[in-house]
Amino acid sequence: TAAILLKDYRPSDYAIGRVHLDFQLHETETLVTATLSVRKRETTVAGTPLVLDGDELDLVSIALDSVSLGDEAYSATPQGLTVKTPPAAPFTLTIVTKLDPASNTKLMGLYRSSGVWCTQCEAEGFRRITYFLDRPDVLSVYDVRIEAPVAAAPVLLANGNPTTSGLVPDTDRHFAVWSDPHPKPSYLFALVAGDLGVVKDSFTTMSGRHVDLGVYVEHGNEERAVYAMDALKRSMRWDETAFGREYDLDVFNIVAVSDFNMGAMENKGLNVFNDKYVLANPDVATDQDYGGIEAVIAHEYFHNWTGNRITCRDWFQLCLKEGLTVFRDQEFTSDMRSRPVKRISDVRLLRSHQFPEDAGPLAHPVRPEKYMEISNFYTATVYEKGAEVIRALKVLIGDEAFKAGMDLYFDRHDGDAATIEQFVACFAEASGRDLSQFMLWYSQAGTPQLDIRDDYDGDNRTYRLTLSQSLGPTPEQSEKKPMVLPVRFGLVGPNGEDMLYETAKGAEVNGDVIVVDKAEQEIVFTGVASRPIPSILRNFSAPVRPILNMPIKDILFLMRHDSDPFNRWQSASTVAMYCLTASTEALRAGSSATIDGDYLAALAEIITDDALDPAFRALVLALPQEADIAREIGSNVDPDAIAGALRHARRTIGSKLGPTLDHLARFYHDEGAYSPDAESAGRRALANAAQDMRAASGNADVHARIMEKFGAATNMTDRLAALVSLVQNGASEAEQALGDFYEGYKSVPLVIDKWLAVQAARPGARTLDEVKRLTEHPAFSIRNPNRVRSLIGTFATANLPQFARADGAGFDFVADKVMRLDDINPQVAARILVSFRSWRNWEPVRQGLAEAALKRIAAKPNLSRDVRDIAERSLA
Ligand code: B3K
Ligand code: ZN
Repeated sequence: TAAILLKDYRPSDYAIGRVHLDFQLHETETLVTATLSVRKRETTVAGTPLVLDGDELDLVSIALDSVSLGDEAYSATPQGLTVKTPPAAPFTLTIVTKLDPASNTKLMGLYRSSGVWCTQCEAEGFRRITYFLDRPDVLSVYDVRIEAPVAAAPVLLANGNPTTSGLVPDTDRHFAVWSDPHPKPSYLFALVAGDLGVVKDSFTTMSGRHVDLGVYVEHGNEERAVYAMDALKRSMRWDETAFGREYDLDVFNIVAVSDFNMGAMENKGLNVFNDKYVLANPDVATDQDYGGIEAVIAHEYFHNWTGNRITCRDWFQLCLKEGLTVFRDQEFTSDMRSRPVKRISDVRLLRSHQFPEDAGPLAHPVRPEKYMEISNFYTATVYEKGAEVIRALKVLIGDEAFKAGMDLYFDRHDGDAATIEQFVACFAEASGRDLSQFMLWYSQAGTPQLDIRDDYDGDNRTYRLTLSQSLGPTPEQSEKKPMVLPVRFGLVGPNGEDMLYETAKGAEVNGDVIVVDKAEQEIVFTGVASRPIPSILRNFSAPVRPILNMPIKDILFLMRHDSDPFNRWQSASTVAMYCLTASTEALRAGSSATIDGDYLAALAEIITDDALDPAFRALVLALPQEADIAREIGSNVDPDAIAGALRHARRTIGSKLGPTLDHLARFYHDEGAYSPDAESAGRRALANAAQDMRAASGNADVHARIMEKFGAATNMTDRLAALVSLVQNGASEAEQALGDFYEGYKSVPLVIDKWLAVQAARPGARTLDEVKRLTEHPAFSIRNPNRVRSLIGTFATANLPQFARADGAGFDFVADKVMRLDDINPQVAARILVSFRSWRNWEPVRQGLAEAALKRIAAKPNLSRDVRDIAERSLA
């Protein structure tokens, strides 16, 4: 199959104004009748063939204006249907297809999940339901009639508003008709039918529209859907106040299903969710789960405007809806919780997921220009870096112009299938700034490096800051141009406060933002009283990699004193990273690991500073992970040495700061009733981070105490934290705790996912065999994406030393599973395979073994397009 190129885009020859769908639901033989109102576009030559997309379809019949089409008039395969010479005047096409939802293991199109019929159409799943112009720039108004057995599917849902429903006379079946007045692309179509419980509520929009809300879950889980409903109502209100966006239908429904390829899906008026992002109560969900639910509910809801009302012209523009919607959900969480803590968490995620992507063979621009399989482009680059680019734009043009640009975008493009150029043009217009250089953020892949040097001249009281940017080659892009980087900064004086200066020359400086737009820029500040310490890239104002060239003592100073909470955290993490990479090198050279005493002192100072938010302190205490250190080292990586360095650092901190950590674990451990709010969650985060670091000391009494806490915990956050501490730190109680945990939660699959993940992330050479055994465990199923991600995904992405074992057995295991999954669910298989992406950074022996595993996958017969694409790009 040929690659699809952005530059080849052209509009469709035909438009489909209305779609009527009739579903006769059946487990294995569902009949779909699609009635399409088709019209030739003005510029299309009469008689141009109408070419519809299909994927594994079984055509039953086709008629044009109610007359059956003769064999000579069309051609059909499972992969497409062509009407050879359609009329020049508008016509109706009636297509009947037959589907087998029960055997649809790809979970794209119409499938069955725990007895429920549900659909997933983004990006190209609608073509698995009927032949269609399955592309986001074909917008249609849909009416959907669903008919199903009353007993199996008392609940019948589709997009839009419900119109009629009733029993089908003389049968055991009933029907419902839904109409969606808003034109939409096929990828936003959805249908759900099944026997489901529901939590109902309502919402009155800012203009007074009454909206019925429903969260549908498996019977018995209703109580676990209450938090999701609350998050939904808060999201609806927030979008009104923060962005002026109101909901536009009479109903909004969310359905939780247990078999789902990703997090959730923003189908118009009918969001379908992975149950992981809906179901919660204190006994089964952690603070992190609650936070995830709140964020994903908001994200999908926000898509109603950024994605649905304004959609994408083509899939290359995916970041138009995803980057922007991530930006919006980040802002929502910042307003609901702590803004600095959210910022730090997001940057950690960006660094651990997106930076490695940008630095490896799968690197691609935020707006790609080429793809083989679009499913492989729902990446951290499109989502998270896409959000960072919008955040940087806001810093560059200022809050006011940003808001004006958003308003203009909504105003001008409502109802459109838009492009990134159109989006950015709104901000150029609102700010009066030329944003053509800014567009490079969308076209150049890779993470720019920002090199910082400075020099103070005491005689003249001038301070010189030299900022230079560079961007290395990425696949298919060798030459890069300088980008525009908004760099937020402060000059920190000896008392820890920001210093004043008289003038700044050499670059555009707006308030506390330096606009770097050349390869190198020298900014000269006058009237600077003494040598400042530069605090650069405050709040992570652009997604770049700063190179500080600063003495450790200055970074320690910022760790203690920077007024920007992000850079305080960043400085702590920079110093920790410095110690960890130095220790790794020492261990490889046969000497021993060390940890800086001044770092320990500063760390102790911060974590005990009661003026600081406990959640922030917990983040300062969290050391970089193995993969972060590997990324920092960059090449010839030995995961065992890294694990050794990390173990040493944690053991040292755990024993040297023992009493401090014990105190924090006790003091912030709350006994009261559980509440998922950010403040309580922050206290638990600090207590558990302290407890975990303390456990790293290896002290048997500490382990025994944690085992007690594990048994006595009154919520999943504390229980899981205790379990992780016991297992990760090699406590003798670990087996007992794992056994108790399984017995306690074996009936709750989402908790069993945690149990699988804890074991997959376990250090030590026995883990691989244990993971293999767990793939045979009755709680595991290779057909369920959540189980696969928890066990195999965690092993491949969160246990670098065991995945990248020196004997290659970890690679072989994951490769075998990828090949097995390829026949079942290619999207999930491709996701798991991404874990090999940094293989060229490893030391030569591991590199060779990883390459062999990748080649073995690439050679598999009948490899899916999804997996072939990842394997080939990884090897290129
Ligand atoms: N738009 C969906 C993702 C669809 C992924 C298709 N492979 C969820 C989201 O980003 O909100
Ligand atoms: Zn999204």
